[in-house]
Amino acid sequence: MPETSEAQFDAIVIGAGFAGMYQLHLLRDKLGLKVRVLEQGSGVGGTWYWNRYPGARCDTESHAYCYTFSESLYCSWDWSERYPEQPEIMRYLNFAADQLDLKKDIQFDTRVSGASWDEDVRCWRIMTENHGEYTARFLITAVGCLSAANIPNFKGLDSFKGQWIHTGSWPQDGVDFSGKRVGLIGTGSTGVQATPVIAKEADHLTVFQRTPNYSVPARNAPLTEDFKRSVHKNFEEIARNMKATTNGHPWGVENRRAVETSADEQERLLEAAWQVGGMQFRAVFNDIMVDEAANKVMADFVTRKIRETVKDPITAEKLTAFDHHYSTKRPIIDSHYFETYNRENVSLVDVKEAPIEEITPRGLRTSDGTEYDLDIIVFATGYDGVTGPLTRLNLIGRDGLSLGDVWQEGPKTYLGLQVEGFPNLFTITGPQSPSVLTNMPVAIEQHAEWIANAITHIDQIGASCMEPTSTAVNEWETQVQKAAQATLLITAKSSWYLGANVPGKPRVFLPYAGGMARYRDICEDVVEQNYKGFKVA
Ligand code: N01
Repeated sequence: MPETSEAQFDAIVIGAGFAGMYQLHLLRDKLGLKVRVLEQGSGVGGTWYWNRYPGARCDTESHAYCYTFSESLYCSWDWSERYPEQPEIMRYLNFAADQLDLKKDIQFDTRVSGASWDEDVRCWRIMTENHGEYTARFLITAVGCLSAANIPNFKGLDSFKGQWIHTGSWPQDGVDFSGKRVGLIGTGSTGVQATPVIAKEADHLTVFQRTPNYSVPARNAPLTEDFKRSVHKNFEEIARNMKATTNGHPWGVENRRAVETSADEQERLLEAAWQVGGMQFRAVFNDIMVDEAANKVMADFVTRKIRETVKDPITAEKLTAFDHHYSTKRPIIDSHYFETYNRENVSLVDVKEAPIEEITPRGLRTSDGTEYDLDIIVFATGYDGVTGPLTRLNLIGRDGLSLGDVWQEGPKTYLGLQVEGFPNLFTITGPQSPSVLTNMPVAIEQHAEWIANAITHIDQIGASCMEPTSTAVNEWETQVQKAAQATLLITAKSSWYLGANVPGKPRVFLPYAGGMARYRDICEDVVEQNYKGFKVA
């Protein structure tokens, strides 16, 4: 690749995680296009390349956290545990990249610094920090929903004499916690996963919690040979189920309402589901996301379980002072998270009561004047989710409009796939698509396939550009907000689904909450109606 001169491609894909890899395969191997993937990391993996923090593991079961577009690819890989750990996901993605011979068209260590649409020649000009400029008719973002770190602007952070790390850019050679006083800020999925593992290694771990979260035991375990054989044998059924369910998992939600179930039966069903563990716990009843009374059944059960687990009543109280309904923030599953608070070397600090005021050279100080001496501070403080990875790309559309400006009051897209004024830009798992509310590989495959079909259509009719109409964008926004309003998701005011974790971010519900199956039908219907809502010129 030229270092400074322009390089021309049919399509440039940004990011080499699940999404960018599959998009490359489709565009290069099925459509015969000249494609280049630009990837900031030194290897494939996307989110999983960067998230190497202790305990990093997917909470989708491994047999469903993989590509399903190819039976032979699916059946040539064996997962070792119920939930895949980060190193195993990396091995899987490298295996897939090698099987599909993708790496030769991925340019690693290449950070995209901006891209602008050139209306005269109808192409995108893509700038990189260190590898010159590229042009492409199509620009496809495969940057994930959770890749733009949210690092709170704490006073004094620069003065800290120890080491501080955000979990999303974990050092490749790890962090040694032995003999160290560690502070961990944040109790979302990441903090909950990292806490038990760091606690085992550190001298002392202090967890700084602003908002407690519900969590259910994952009950991870090695997979048996029988199970491995059965998922290969039942590939077609598993893949079909993943496409048919609301959440993209191979299991559906029971057709049973909590409010119509007796208290004894509720208890029996929930106890059984608790023992099985995992995300399926949510699937015991079908009314928990729409009916507060039903939701309370779940919330009360989980609260009781946490209080039974955590021995110190003050800590248990803090861990269950929930500010939201069950599962209305991103649901969490854990491996011995609550048990970890029974260890002598772990303490919990409520930073809602007394917020972190300042990072000091020796640690941090909270607003009640308490000083915490720390050697390492782990920021498990999450992400500028869904929109952040895109607005940080410095994308400039027609008439010099920046994406950040167009989305100042929240994202405006059509189907989460395209933005008006940004022709031929496609956003895999973009805002206002199901994305983070589903099993991601399912959402990714659906988007990558839709985009490949749209590009085929553009070429077949001899057009050069595609972008949505403003009517379609406005109508989609109404549908997205309506779908969220129909659920209790909208009531979780501190959720990153609403952008609440990033100061100054507009409070708008970011993903489409109408379910993956319905969304797939909508996208297919748009195609059947000759790409209704898109201008193909
Ligand atoms: O981030 P989060 P995450 N002072 O935003 C706290 C996916 N994921 O990295 O809730 C003090 O959920 C913040 O507090 P609050 C998954 O989709 C998946 O954990 O805003 N605290 C919160 O506790 C997940 O949802 C997997 O009040 C501050 C925490 O930091 C998403 O990634 C594993 C603070 C951030 O929680 C993000 O998860 C890991 C401040 N100034 C992640 N600012 C699996 O598949 C923020 N916080 C298993």
